[in-house]
Amino acid sequence: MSIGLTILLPTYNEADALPKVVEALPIDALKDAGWNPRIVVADGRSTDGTQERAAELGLELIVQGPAAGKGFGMREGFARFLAHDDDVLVMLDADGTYAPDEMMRLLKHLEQGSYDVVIGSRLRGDIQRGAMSRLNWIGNHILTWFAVALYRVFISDVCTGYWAFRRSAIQKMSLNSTEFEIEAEMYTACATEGLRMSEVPISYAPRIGESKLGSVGDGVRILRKLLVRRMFPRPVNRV
Ligand SMILES: Nc1nc2c(ncn2[C@@H]2O[C@H](COP(=O)(O)OP(=O)(O)OP(=O)(O)O)[C@@H](O)[C@H]2O)c(=O)[nH]1
Ligand SMILES: [Mg+2]
Repeated sequence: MSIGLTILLPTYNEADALPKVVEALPIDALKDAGWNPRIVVADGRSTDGTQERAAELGLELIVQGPAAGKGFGMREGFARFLAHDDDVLVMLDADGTYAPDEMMRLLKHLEQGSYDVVIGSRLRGDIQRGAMSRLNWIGNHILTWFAVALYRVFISDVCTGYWAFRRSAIQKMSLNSTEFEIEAEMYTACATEGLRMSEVPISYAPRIGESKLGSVGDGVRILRKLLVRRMFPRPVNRV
């Protein structure tokens, strides 16, 4: 009996990167290890042909409803996952920064350590030259320090885009993020719900195509989310 696995790829104008990420997915190794993978793209209404690429590759496609924004996209992806009966979800950015074959290590750790959530840590891993600006490196460390100080659950990279979840973890997280603060809110939700979290070091490579992150503005949104969720552990308003 194979275990149902959803691979969730968020995209916004990733026409060049998406095919390379999909090609590098370790489908055979996953099948050998007993997984039954399904690839789902959550697209924030790209205008560069990303959706056409996804269709050519035969991938399941979610076109975001309310608006663009990674938070909206991930939440629609989680809802789609819960509408199917897969057991585990892995998400990774579709910009070529994360190594798809490293999901084997996240999944092994999830299973063997009987964790609910495993993240891939860039800050304890191998950040390749040119992959992360100095400003983003400092910002990621500061945000992670704040996160752990506020929630007392160890994690070494709160803004990572590589996560593996058991179905029960996705069911328990209440989220209302709309943009790049989604990962920070996923962390706060896991901490609030008492989910067992762990991590493995991963590599981080320069992205293919243009960045959509505005360093300072998004850093402030993330910090605000960490503070607000400390006072209101579950969203009051669902957008
Ligand atoms: N669904 C969806 N995905 C998005 C949206 N904006 C960005 N993404 C995706 O989210 C992932 C992360 O976005 P990036 O622009 O790479 O941001 P980042 O990884 O924080 O910044 P970089 O260091 O520049 O790579 C990428 O796969 C994007 O394509 C959006 O509005 N909707
Ligand atoms: Mg990126």
